[in-house]
Amino acid sequence: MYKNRRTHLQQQLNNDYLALFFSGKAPYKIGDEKYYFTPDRSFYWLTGLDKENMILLLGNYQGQDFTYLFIEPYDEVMAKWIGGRMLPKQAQEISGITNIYEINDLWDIIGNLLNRNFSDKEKLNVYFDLNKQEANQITQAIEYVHKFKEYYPNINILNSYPIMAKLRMIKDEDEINKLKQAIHITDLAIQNMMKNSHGNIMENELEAHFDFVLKCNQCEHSFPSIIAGGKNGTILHYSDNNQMVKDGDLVLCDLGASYQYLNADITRTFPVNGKFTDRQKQIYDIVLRGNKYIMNMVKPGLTLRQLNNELIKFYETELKQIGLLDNGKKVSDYYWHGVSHMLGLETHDVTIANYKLEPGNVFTIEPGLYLEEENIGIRIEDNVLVTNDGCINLSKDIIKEPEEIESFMAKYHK
Ligand SMILES: [Mn+2]
Repeated sequence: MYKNRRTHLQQQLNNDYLALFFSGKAPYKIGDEKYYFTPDRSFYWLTGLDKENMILLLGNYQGQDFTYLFIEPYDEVMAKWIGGRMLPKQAQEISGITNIYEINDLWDIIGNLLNRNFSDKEKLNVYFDLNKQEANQITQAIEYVHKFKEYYPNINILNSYPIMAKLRMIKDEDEINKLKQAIHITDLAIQNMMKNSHGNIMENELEAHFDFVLKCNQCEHSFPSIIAGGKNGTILHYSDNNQMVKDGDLVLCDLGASYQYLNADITRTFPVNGKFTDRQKQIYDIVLRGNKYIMNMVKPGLTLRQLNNELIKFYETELKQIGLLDNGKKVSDYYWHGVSHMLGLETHDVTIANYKLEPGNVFTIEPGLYLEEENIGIRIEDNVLVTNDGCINLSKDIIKEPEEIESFMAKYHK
């Protein structure tokens, strides 16, 4: 599978090139601690390897493709402290790469390749995955761009990111299956929150009921969970999760399980005591119909921006009918984010500008409405897979009809 992915990439690159991908390194945190390591997702997509400080070198010369992997040497002392690094044999089994060398050999190997093969270095293209980055962060890719320019001033530096993004946006069967599992565990974890919910519960206690199910099922978090009661639900990226959800308030839960690096991203909003008020149900109903309206509209060829514009038009009619647009109020006073983003190995997955949907894309549909004065924040987010003529809702099993939420919670009401 990983070999196939590399082949697909190599078919898209020019002849006579090198292409480098880095697994990355965990940043320093404090004292003798590092931040938790997570692999660069393009590296992972191409190799299936999730260990620090590995480099994938792909290349082509005179019609011949070649593949090298560079990893850290095995260190017996380190093995006793933190467990062994990956052995070349293990790396080969997972990635299917047979040319595996120690990372210190990288420049020797490149030197040999260039002297042996590339007679006219002027034409040599070297691809790096130059995704947008935090402005003040020097990534390994940038470091190596500088080194390459120093050692080989005449080479041509190219960005493989747009090509990788296009490939990664089309999900294969393995990715869809892992994503389904991530969504299934998210479903179970949301149910566990709803079962244990009651008026005046702390947001962090609800969060613990979610986290418990993830841990029991070998899942990580796709991103820091948002558990936002009442007015907190109107803050888009609220993640303090340390307030009481008052009896009678809604709680907005935007969260997801990550299974083998495939990320679910789900939002459900439910009444903390198990029963919607009429007003809450009225607003909830508009968001829910917006969610379905957009889902029915999905087909290849559309852009996510078009979908968002359609949602805004829908809201213009709906909000007007219930008087929310009186006194010069606009839709943007109640809804000000996008309705969708790509989903996959990253929660906000790779994409390119003005991308037109294709079969195999997975993205979110997440309309919301935020009425701060009324302590009502509602968002309903599903994850869909684009097909030839529409989409499949991968999160269809996660309850969202208000009547179903109420009857489900009534069964467990304390
Ligand atoms: Mn989302």
